[in-house]
Amino acid sequence: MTDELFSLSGKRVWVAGHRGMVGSALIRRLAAEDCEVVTVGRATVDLTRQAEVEAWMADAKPDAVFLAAAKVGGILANATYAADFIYDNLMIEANIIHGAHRTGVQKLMFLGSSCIYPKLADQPMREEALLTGPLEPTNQWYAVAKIAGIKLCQAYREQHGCDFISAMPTNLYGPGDNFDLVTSHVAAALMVKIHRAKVAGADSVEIWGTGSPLREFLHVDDLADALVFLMTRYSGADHVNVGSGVEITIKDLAHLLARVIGYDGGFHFDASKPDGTPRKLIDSSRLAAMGWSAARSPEAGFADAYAWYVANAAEKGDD
Ligand code: GFB
Repeated sequence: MTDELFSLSGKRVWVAGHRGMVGSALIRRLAAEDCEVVTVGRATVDLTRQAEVEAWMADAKPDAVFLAAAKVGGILANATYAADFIYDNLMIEANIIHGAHRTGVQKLMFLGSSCIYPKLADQPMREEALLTGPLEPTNQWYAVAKIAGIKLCQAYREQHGCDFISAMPTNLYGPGDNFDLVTSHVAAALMVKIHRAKVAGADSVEIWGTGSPLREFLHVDDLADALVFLMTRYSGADHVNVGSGVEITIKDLAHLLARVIGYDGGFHFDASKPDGTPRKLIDSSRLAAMGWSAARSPEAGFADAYAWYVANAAEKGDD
């Protein structure tokens, strides 16, 4: 395993976006580290406002920052709220990265997404595929903002010597996910739909698109572990992919979730909804070579996520 380069021990660590799925997983993971976790709520600091961010950072003086704050959503939300997805994400990352430079943050990790890669990039997608072709139109606004975040980290490293790094997670799921059927990602949406069908005794569940797109899924607690690993053991201008290496069609994901949930009905497809990019498997061999790999199998990961949904997010009377 790669040696430790940056210790979190005794450090003040700001998790920006601590209420989100990734941020809350980071808070759980950082509980095992000897560091002081710092957070700030939306009512106190609007991360899209530069003056508010810089004033708060100057006062809070974090030593390290996980930049997990972002406007995120599934395929429909991305395509519908184009301006929100590009504006909010550009502002949040520019404010925090510039603020980190101004206030002397020792280490910052920016989080992107596998949708930064070209729609038809060679699979699995290596880090070098960035900016080699046109983006998937349904999430180009979000992708452009996330590419800008990588470039901000590289620019501040080059001009100011800041130790700012970037990690690119694959599609995520797990505790704290968004279970709203309009704005959620596919794993959470299918969990809700299949759960409701089981409770109602329905015999079919709707799947958007053709069911043939391939996606790679990673449990968010595995991601949080990888992020702490990279924060402490990686320093460099290149972004690093974080995936599970396991890909599955949307149709097979539905069948896997049906087994986890105990639903024995069928599925039907709404071809009026977009498929998005046909395949999105990232090559995580750079991270693997450093000594990290995901711990959870898809079955164990989805069972955990479903248990969390039933305990925390399913409507009363549903279960
Ligand atoms: O997870 P998802 O919304 O995002 O959709 P992307 C993945 C695939 O699942 C698409 C299909 O082919 C959807 O059409 N799908 C089937 C569904 N049924 C459903 C459903 O009920 N809800 C949803 N949401 N999808 C996002 C990007 O792309 O991935 C973001 O838009 C980000 O920018 C995120 O990168 C990780 O994988 O297509």
